[in-house]
Amino acid sequence: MSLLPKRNTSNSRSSAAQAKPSQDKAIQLEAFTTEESTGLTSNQGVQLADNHNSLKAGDNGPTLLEDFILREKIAHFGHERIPERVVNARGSGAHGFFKPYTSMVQYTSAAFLQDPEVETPVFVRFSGATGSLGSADTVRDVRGFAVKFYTQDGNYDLVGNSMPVFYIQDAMKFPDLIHALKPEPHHDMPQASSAHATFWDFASLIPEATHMLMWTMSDRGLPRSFRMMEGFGVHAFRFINARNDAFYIKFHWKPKLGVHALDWDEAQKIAGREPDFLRRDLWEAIEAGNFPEWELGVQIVDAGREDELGFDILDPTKLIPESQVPVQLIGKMVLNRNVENFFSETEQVAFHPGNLVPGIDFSNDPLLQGRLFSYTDTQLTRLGGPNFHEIPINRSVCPIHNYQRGGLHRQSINKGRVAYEPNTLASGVELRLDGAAEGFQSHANPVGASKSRRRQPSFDDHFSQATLFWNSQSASEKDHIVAAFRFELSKVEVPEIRQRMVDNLAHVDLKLAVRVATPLGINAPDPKAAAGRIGFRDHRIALKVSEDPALSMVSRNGTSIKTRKIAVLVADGVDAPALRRLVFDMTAAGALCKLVGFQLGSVGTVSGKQLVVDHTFATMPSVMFDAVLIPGGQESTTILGSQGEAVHFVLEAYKHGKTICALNEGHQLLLTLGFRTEKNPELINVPTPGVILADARKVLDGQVSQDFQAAIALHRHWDRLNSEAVPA
Ligand code: HDE
Repeated sequence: MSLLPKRNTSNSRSSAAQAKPSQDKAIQLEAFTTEESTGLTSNQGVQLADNHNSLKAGDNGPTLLEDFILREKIAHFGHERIPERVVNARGSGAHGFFKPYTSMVQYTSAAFLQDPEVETPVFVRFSGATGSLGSADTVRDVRGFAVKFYTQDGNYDLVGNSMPVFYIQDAMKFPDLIHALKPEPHHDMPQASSAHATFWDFASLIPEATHMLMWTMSDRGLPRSFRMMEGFGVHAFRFINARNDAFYIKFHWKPKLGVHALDWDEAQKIAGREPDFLRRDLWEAIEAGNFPEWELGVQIVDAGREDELGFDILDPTKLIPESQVPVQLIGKMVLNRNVENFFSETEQVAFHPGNLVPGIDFSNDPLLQGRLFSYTDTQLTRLGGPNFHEIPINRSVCPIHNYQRGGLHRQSINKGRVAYEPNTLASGVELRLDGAAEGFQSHANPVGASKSRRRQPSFDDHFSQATLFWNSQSASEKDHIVAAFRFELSKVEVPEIRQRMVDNLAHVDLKLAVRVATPLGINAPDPKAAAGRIGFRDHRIALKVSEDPALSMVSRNGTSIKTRKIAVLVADGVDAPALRRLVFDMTAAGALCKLVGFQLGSVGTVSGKQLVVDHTFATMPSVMFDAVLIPGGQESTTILGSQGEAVHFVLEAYKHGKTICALNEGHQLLLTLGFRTEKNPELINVPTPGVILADARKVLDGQVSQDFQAAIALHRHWDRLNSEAVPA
């Protein structure tokens, strides 16, 4: 008699098949899930009596080739991997929805942008451009920000990045760029890093990359979280309305939690401590119900007015300054569901900037035009044939009807003898699709010129927007850019490459170039030498703005501390009442407070109670938190101050600009670390930005909570006293 539970023959495939075409992507994704209640079976549906032992000739005998169960299992396992994406290999995905704020009918007929009552399901995949599937999350890089909208008019993919410009102007250079950026081919190093000779060799030879380099060397290259990252469509696209008017647009995603970055030293340490940092952050936030949100913004350029911008809107190394054309926020996206299976969803999702819906069209940006070929082409290899649109994560929610047939891994069972159009045999009605009034219409922009393999002269301004970016940064952001260039170029062993790069930077800003060049053991930057090189273009166009606050992350900080992580450092003898109140207030404001001690279990409080410890110093170093709370208590302060792990924790948090709040005796921990506090007539004092020394008695009146929250909301205090001198 079988010990397996009775088999359930009504599997979820049949129930999904009965479901009406629906917006609920979850129904579609269930279509091929297997039911656990059926017990274990082979892939042919045969029940397995034993999943532990292979079939042998006798108990000690050799394994038999006829063991079809073993062979099936091992063979499937042996083919579990598919080729990783040639770029953007490491990604993290989540489901959610998009809802417009208002009808955009004036500009576009795109169905999902018409009705504020209608939610469109989305799947988003964030990715690092450079690293392999298993690379660390926090490396310096541009991040992919790809959104698939499952609209009633078909799937629309907005395949963007976390930066609004790109390295190159023409698709022809993409393979060269990626070859230069990826690990060097002879020894396959370094992983997920642009800090090596081939990248800078290439980058220094194509000055059009300079604007993008300013972005990647800025803190934008080190996002604190995918949830705190802007997204951009990069290229100009077009909205087309029902009257067939076309408007150039640029897409933006604005995160509700503000835009925040990691510190470079922190990012490198996290890469070792928690290489899945960004992936885990996204997963845990969604699991906890802290659903990340972005607003979709568009910059709309009125038809025919693109020439007034002052630069070529088709050049993907240029952005439209927000102070020149404001971003209109037209809807919001919420990510509220993690994937069920990483491979089936995040790995198999196939984006394509050519997946358009009626109401949206491309532009002639030559980089975008090249992308239109590449994405389907790469999926044919990566996903093994032309039927990847049938994989549940890629299916549209509206019905598909055409006469494409066959191909590797075809899953639809198309009935009947008709596989051509026009026909009358299929339904008895002549089906002719040519000239249909409805459906996708390409905008009829005139094309009619001689073929040309030349770069537009209007693309020849390679520096003015790099200068605009530099001018728009705060002092600490500039410091970080300089430090990043120095770091990367220091890793380049060929002095001529370093020299070429700083010569180029002299065309962005001479002071920047001098600051970068100083520790690199090369000559002073020479703008004339740069200008004499092949490929160099500096046909500056006078920009309409010389600074744009939107380009600095400071203006994007936000005021919320939602989902920020606060470490509460505890040891035996901790004073609990004020700590509890602060934790309560911070939690009410949306932050996550975790008690960090020397071992798991609990610590005793001054009043003899126990507090449960969440993490140890060994497993959750300061780089995993946004802020630190050091409670009062003489004994606990003495213990913390005597242990290197705790001392290091505080020093490191200080060095990384994180907010630190210390109560009563907890101040001593900071004092022993040498922070300046002499001029401290009262206990509540801010000797250096983001360090709060507070009297526990004042916690009850709420002032300390307010100060703590306000300081955490500023994210980091980069202008901190003496932080270079702090050993961490
Ligand atoms: Fe991509 N890009 N790309 N790209 N790209 C791919 O498609 C390509 C570019 C972007 O999460 C590949 O399915 C060319 C710009 C994202 O699955 C590939 C050119 C932008 C993702 C490809 C570009 C992007 C990709 C690799 C220059 C920002 C990840 C695997 C002409 C606007 C999508 C794949 C995901 C992935 C080609 C330039 C964004 C090879 C040829 C510019 C977010 O097809």
